[in-house]
Amino acid sequence: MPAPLLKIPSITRFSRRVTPALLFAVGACASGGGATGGGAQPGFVSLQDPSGDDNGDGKYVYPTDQVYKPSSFDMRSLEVEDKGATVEFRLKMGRRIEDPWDSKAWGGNGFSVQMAFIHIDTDHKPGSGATVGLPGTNVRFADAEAWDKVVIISPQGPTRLASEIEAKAAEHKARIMVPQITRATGRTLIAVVSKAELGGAPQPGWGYQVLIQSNEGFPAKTDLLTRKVNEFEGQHRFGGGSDYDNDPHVIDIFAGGAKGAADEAATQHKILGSYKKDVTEPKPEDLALVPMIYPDA
Ligand SMILES: [Ca+2]
Ligand SMILES: [Ca+2]
Ligand SMILES: [Ca+2]
Repeated sequence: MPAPLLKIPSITRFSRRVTPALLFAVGACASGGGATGGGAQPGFVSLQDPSGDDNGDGKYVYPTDQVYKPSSFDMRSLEVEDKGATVEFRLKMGRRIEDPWDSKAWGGNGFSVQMAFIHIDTDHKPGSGATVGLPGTNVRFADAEAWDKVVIISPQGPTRLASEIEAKAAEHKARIMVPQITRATGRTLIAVVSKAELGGAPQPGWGYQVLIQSNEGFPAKTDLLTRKVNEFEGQHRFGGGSDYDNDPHVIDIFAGGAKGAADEAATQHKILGSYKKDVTEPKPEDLALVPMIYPDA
């Protein structure tokens, strides 16, 4: 009976890894809602995003170089889980994460082209936190939804990240979390952060928003390792936006209830398309206003 014996370890491993999500999915089905979003399980959050909306305001297109494979920037889900001394963030994308630029050669984390900023509003208090997007994202948040922490998932190693943060976002340093561990497995990007530094386990009432970006190893002086979106796509430039810094440099976000419903794509397009298009030197209020998602609200 070699075959069943061989199968047992992999089944066990798989089950243990997906148990919280599985339990939650079963619960959601039983209630008839089909909704998998929410933080109803203490210390666990699950948000979903539709497929095929990795196009910003609906018009963005990928750079032309072959490393930017279709669906590489198509966010599908975020899970946040209390792991004791740490909190783990799991960001699932639309295709297997690859490492075409051999990140180990530059002290990186095992992947190359993706980057994500996971924003968290831990108090939902007007005026508490930051409303500006990180340099190079060209978005803003509402005063009542100001973000208190942001977890950066980047292929860049901690030394490079620290120097970029110091040079370009020093005023947000206390809010920016560079994970203890950043890695990729299959289609999922994983970040492990200190629970103490985060301010505790995920709490009911916390809000989340993820900005999907692309790691740019040679960013503009003002950009925190972000890849630009221009009017026309290039070898290493997204297209479909603007050559000025008024368009969101964001490929995918959560929208609506973040349950993965198809109409959330249209909502995202409206959100990311709501920037002032006829300005070349935008003021903060000219930028697209990105919402926080409050799973327990
Ligand atoms: Ca998506
Ligand atoms: Ca806040
Ligand atoms: Ca989306």
